[in-house]
Amino acid sequence: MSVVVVWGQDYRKEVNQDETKVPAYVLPNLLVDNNGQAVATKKQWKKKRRQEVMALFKEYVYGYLPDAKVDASYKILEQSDKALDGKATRKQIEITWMGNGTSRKALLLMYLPNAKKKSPVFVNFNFLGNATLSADPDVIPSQYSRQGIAYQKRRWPLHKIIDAGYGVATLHYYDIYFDEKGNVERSILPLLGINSEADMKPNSGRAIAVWAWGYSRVLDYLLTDKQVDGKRVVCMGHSRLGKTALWAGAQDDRFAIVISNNSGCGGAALSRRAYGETVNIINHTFPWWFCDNFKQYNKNEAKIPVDQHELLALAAPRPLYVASAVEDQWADPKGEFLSASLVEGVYHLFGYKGLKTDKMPSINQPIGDRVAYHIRSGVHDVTDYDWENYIRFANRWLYKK
Ligand code: GTR
Repeated sequence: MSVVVVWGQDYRKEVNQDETKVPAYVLPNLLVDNNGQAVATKKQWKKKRRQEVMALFKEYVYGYLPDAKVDASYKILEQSDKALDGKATRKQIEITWMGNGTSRKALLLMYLPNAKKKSPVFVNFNFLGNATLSADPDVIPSQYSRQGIAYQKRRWPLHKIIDAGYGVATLHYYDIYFDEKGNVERSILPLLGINSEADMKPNSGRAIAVWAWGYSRVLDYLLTDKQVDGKRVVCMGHSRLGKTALWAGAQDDRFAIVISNNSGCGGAALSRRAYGETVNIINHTFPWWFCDNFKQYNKNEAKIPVDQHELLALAAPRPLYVASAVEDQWADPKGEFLSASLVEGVYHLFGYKGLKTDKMPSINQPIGDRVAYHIRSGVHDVTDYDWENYIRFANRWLYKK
């Protein structure tokens, strides 16, 4: 069991990891709109219901960001087609965003397979800095990185990804929002006109909304890069960045596939199950992640106007993959699975199949169709097994005739 001690309070006492103690709950119905009308066609979904659900997530969960104009410039700091034993082109691009009289910089690292003229790309931010992905000595360290070269290499099987014909585009998520309490000032929010905490409203987006903004801005760059197949860009993230990838993918349908790896509470897991990490715990531990309105649902999940299966449904009709790990009970694997199974009805509106079952599969047995799911053995992490399944899924859907 994970132990979280915050402000002198020991959250172990309130963590339930006993399935028999999951409270009875009623989920909002995805296919009934705010006026109680059934949603029976893809047109009704796209024109009305989807927008309602999106607005509820903005107002009560992730928050709004100002729709401000931000200019971007891209400077290639380094490029070589000799990376990864000559199989890949490495590009390191300094992105400068300008708005509201100020600017911010982020350092994008890409590896693209030399075997392809234009490659599909996984956008997946990293936790500890660009240099931590591999032993590649030519990677420029990210500005806020505290860890050394290759430190988190196990999460990035770069040879496997490149050999499969995919590229990766990544940056250290601290470049977009420094993941500690406060830090509005040094995030990208000032570019959008939010200069400090005093400018934040109860429905203002915080770190997750801001990282999701970053995913879309990286996609903006990728669409200018001739070596990238802009119609085949995958939005992927692990854990807090899995929550982020789901929110980015929901808002930006230029992403062709959405992948959630162990995203848990506030990601794929149903909040109303209150299993493992709860809304109360996450809002106390990470008060800078969600909008302040979300905090009114601490220990009050039944009242949240949405639940997380509705976030997954915002990916429809695009291919969606949700993955759990059996020793990651903190993220509530069953809640992640149920959530993925519950979007079936929305995918049906578009003529696609979802998981086709409400029974959780065995460990290491991926299931599904346009929506896929696996629970693998092991802990909270991103493993080769996860990547192999994402690549197989991307091959299936990105190159479907
Ligand atoms: C945990 C947090 C989870 C998840 C995880 C991570 O501490 O409780 O919601 O986001 O961090 O991002 O690794």
